[in-house]
Amino acid sequence: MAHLLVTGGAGFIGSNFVHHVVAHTDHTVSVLDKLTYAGNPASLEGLPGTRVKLVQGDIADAALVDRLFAESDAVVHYAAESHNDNSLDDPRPFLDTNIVGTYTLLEAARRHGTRFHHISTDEVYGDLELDDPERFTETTPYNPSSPYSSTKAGSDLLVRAWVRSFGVRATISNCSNNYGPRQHVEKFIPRQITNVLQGIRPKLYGAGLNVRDWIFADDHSSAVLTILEKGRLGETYLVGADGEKSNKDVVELVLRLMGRPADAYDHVVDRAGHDLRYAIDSSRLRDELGWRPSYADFESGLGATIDWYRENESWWAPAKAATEASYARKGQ
Ligand code: NAD
Ligand code: TDX
Repeated sequence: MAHLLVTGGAGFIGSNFVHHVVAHTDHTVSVLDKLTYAGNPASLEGLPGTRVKLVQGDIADAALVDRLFAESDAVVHYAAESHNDNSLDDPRPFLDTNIVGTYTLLEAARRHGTRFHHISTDEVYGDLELDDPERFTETTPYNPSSPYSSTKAGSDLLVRAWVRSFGVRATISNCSNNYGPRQHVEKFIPRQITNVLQGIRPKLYGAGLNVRDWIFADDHSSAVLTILEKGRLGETYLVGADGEKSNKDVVELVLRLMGRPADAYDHVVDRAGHDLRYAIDSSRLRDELGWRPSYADFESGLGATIDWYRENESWWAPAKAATEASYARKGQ
């Protein structure tokens, strides 16, 4: 049994990881989360208080971070400003949390000698053409497009430098697009599901031909646990479940699964600098560490996600009106 510190554990993927750890291990967990607009303590409801405690605070608060590292065997770092559209409106919080926050954690890992796992994204590699036969691998050059992805790329490079220069015992994973329960309604799939539930037409940026490589959040969690247990220190692992879909196909499937006509959506203003396609080759993780996704069927994963939003309106409704008002101001 170990004690894990999970940063950003009240957010979408971090909270899914905490649920996964409680269900599949006997570890105990401290969550360090600032509870920004994206963090929600309700995402940790139902978990035993003997196993999980929530500490509200900033990963850039060095004194707090130091105290929490002193009592942890390993740290899994999810906390971030995570939404590309927000990073186009106001990049500053992305620098503060993704860069300075990660730096603060790395300095604590260096002082305490703590095992550290850094959560990152495939967006650090930029984008691919729609017909490119190649997918991203661990050796693809970094080429981020947005303020969000450039700060994530910067944080990855800090981790690599702290491994090489100071011997920090770290691993990195870069995952593709996650979907599943407890994702904020600003993101693509929950936005469209909750739009349909509220009688609003789904909104597709531009022509909707952009491709994302979807993975169910619980599969991301099992990959992270596998890397924490068996990953080689200093290594990067790409995480993906061969789930490439165009945005247009995803919207049409959401509509069909919710009993609406497949064309009942609007095209809206495109995202500035919109990455065309992401695609992950996760062979290293599969071949070296034996990881496999369990939720490979996108349609059933999407159906389960729709059911979750249907049944948990009290979780998402408080954020919905303000999120849509903010999109509407931008013509999105
Ligand atoms: P999210 O926005 O849902 O959650 C982020 C959490 O971090 C929130 O609970 C927020 O309160 C917390 N947080 C923000 N700033 C903080 C700070 N300064 N100190 C402490 N806590 C802070 O994000 P998510 O989608 O769950 O993403 C989690 C991680 O996974 C991020 O690092 C993101 O880059 C990465 N990632 C996300 C995806 C995806 O599809 N969403 C894919 C690959 C990688
Ligand atoms: O209303 C929408 N309509 C639309 O067409 C929204 C919100 C998005 N989109 C498009 C933009 C993208 O092509 O859908 C796609 C997915 O958009 P997001 O959910 O904003 O995700 P993305 O920008 O791909 O980034 C996500 O995956 C990688 C996460 O937000 C990041 O944190 C992660 O690093």
